[in-house]
Amino acid sequence: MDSSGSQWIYLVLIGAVLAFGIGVLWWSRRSRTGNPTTAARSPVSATPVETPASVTPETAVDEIDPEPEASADDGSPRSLRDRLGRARAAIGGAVGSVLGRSAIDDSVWEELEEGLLLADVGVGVTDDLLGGLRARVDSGEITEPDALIAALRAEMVARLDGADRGLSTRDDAGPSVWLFVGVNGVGKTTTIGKLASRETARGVTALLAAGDTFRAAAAEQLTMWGERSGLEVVRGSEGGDPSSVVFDAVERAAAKGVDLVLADTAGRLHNKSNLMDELAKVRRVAEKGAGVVTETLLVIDATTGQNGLVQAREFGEATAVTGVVVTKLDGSAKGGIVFAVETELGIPVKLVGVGEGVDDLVPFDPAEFVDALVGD
Ligand SMILES: Nc1nc2c(ncn2[C@@H]2O[C@H](COP(=O)(O)OP(=O)(O)OP(=O)(O)O)[C@@H](O)[C@H]2O)c(=O)[nH]1
Ligand SMILES: [Mg+2]
Repeated sequence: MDSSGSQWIYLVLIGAVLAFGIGVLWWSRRSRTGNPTTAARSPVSATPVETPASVTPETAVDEIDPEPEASADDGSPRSLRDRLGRARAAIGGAVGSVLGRSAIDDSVWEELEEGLLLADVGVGVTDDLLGGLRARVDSGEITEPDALIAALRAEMVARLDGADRGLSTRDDAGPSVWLFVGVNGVGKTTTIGKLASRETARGVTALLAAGDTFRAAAAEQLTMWGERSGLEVVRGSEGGDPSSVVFDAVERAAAKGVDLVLADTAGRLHNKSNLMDELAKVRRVAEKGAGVVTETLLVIDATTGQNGLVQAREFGEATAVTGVVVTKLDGSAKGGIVFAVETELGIPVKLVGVGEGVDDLVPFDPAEFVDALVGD
């Protein structure tokens, strides 16, 4: 074969390789955009509480592992530290890197700031925390990276210390009511189910009020949880008045001598002001008869990050929120929302949800939480 013939063969070969490469690239891009799981992982809308209905359960559970593990390999229950693996990835990563440094330089501050913001601690708290630490470094009180991290840890715990995190019930006779509020999909009904089991195990007598009359399935879901703990569930008709369901439940509890009514509410109605008005009414009517509302617990989904803060403000305006339950901390990289809620709104976080199972609800412990978030 002459030299021009072999040049042609080379050209054809190069052309074929190029065409193959472009084809592979095109195919991989196509399958990536067409993947339904990736498409579903769109970031949570920046303003979901404008209309609570826009926080769909799909986005709310966005970051959750499909099959959360209930126990470690050796069968023991997984610790909070294990379950907060994702949240730790943000702050713990920065902390690990800072601990590996020989001095506190500018990049140390940058890394800590980035880690805290990634965990959704919030700009205000982050500036405040790091500002205080900077002053201590500038004054010569802190000179080494490990002392800096120890101080950061202590400051974070101090910010959460001292709040009353107990769940109140009344001292006198008559039913106490714990009302659960929050946008749809955050975990209200699941939290009631978990608490129903916990309180029953402690010997408290309880019954459940299916105050979410917006969807028929809501009462079904609550009934399943009630059956699990052997508790009566007071229900109304779909689309019925949530206040009258809660009122009936309180009267039933009073008649039976039951201590506690756990009242579910809808996470969405036709529009936001409906929801807030309805909640205020439920709160009032719950106390019209023999009951006293001793807790109004706002449930926030940790995976929605700083949106939780907006929700807390809005619900706080409609009804006096006495505590926050932060759910889905097991699958969230944004556990820092706890700081924003507590320090900016002064509402104590009382419980955290770390899974979908009945035992996956734990009292909030600041030191344990900071350890889990910051790492060793
Ligand atoms: N991984 C994880 N999932 C949770 C947790 N809490 C609730 N979930 C899940 O979140 C989803 C929504 O929970 P629900 O209890 O139905 O939420 P809700 O606030 O009652 O929702 P609406 O009734 O629509 O207002 C369910 O699939 C729960 O299993 C948690 O702490 N961790
Ligand atoms: Mg519900």
